[in-house]
Amino acid sequence: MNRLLAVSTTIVAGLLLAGGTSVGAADLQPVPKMTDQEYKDAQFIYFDRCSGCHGALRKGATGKNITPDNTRKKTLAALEKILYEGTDGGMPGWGKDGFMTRAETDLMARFVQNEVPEPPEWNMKDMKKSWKVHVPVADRPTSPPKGKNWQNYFGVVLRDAGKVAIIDGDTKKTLNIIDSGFATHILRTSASGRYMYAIGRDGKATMMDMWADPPDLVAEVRTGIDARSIDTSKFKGFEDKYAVVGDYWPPHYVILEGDTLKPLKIVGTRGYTYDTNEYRDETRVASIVASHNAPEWILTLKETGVVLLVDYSRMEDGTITETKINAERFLHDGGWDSTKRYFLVAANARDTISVIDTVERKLVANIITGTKPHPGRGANWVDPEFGRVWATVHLGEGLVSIISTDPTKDYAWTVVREWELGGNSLFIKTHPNSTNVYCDNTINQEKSHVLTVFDINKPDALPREITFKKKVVHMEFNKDGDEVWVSLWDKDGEVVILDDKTLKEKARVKGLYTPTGKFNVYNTMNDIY
Ligand code: DHE
Repeated sequence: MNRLLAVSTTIVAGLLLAGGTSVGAADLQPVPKMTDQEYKDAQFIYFDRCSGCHGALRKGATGKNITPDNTRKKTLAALEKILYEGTDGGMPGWGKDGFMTRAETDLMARFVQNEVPEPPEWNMKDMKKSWKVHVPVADRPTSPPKGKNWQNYFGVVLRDAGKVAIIDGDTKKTLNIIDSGFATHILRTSASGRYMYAIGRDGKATMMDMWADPPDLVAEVRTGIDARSIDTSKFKGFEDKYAVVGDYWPPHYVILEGDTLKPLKIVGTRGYTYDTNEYRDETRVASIVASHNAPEWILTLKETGVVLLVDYSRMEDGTITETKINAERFLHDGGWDSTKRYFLVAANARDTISVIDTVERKLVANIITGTKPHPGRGANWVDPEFGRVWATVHLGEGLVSIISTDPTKDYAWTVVREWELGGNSLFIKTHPNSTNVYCDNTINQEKSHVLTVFDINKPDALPREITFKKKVVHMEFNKDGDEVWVSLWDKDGEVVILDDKTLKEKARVKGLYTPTGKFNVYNTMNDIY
């Protein structure tokens, strides 16, 4: 099966039930037959393509509820058509786009009319069994590699290879390609930057030592069945001490020893929606950020719309303290404002950005922006008229929403400016040393190959556009903030490095298998974006 672009399309998966022929509610279609092997194959495809948006239990989040009581209201032919061709509402055409054969769309149509399989739990015993320390702490270097500007290394996710490429930002040479989890998702660093952590969609966390020459894998552990986020303890006195993984399934987070990934504590997240108090047995952990102001992580619970402040200062005796803040549904990705006091997170089903004050420990605002905000971690800059701002792009429309983050202003926590982007986008990025704001258009059929560049100092001017030969996704700056790195997402993928001032190409790293997210050590340890 063609895996290319698999997950970009799952981002907009949804609306499976839109369009097509319906039957009366009382008149449910019979459950179609499947062999054991077909059911097993369909489970794998569902995990790879569908569960990120529709959920393991199919109860919906970014995508619709597709439990059999809903799917059996449609004929098999109608479901198969939607799976093959997609819908205008954002459901990808899996068949049309070359990711599923006719036989596979037929298989998946039957699968979603069958009962939902209960995914297995994953407990401490399972985690301990999967835990491996490849290089014991005592055998690791005690100082950084001589003559290497290691804080300017980049980790590049090679999504479909399940690997991470470590590239030297000075020489542009690939130093190592390191195994990580299935369909590796994101990378984060420890507070010191020495360790880089990866999380795979199979819940496997891996850690790489940037002081090793070349950087290499030092430990791994499987924290669950399905995961998307990982971060580390960054508060003074706790640097490099802990890591935390947020799992989609089982719905829990896991606290790990920072230098070995030894699993220390599992905390379940199943609970009640913040507004209607309905129980959600699939309460997935979406984004995580590490506070610099307190010994805390900020975790977002997708289905319940709750933001958790998790205090890890008493982890020595196994105690954690949670503060639960009502925000909005369904929480997804987000990042800090430039002061790192306020956390802004997308509640994409409600077209909202929720703002959390991590000092006063409360919700500051729910701001309506546009259709399905998707900031990544967002971008911070100083607007010539409005001062400090943070911005998001959107999955559902080509729009950049710019929000004032200066609490001293009357217009704080409102959208002060909007830019037309043209394409539905995934990520936005700038750097304190840059006057450019870069946006991809990855999930727009016409503009997916285009990188759009706005000028902070000319906010009313039309943006510049740079067109590539392949789909563009995710941008990251180098340590000095004078180069921007862009992924061309393809089996024969590349990272293109542009000079931030001239927008001219400086270099290209070729031969990368499906490169997606990129993380500069210095910018990631300091949360610069
Ligand atoms: Fe992501 C961030 C979830 C698909 C690349 N993505 C996030 C975060 C979440 C999330 C919860 C925030 C993590 C954090 O900050 O702690 N992503 C999901 C999904 O559920 C989804 C929609 C569907 C799926 O099945 O996984 C999904 N994501 C994708 C992709 O298809 C992308 C484009 C390519 C890939 O490699 O997987 C992708 N997501 C990313 C990246 C970030 C991210 C690069 C981090 C951005 C940053 O700058 O921090």
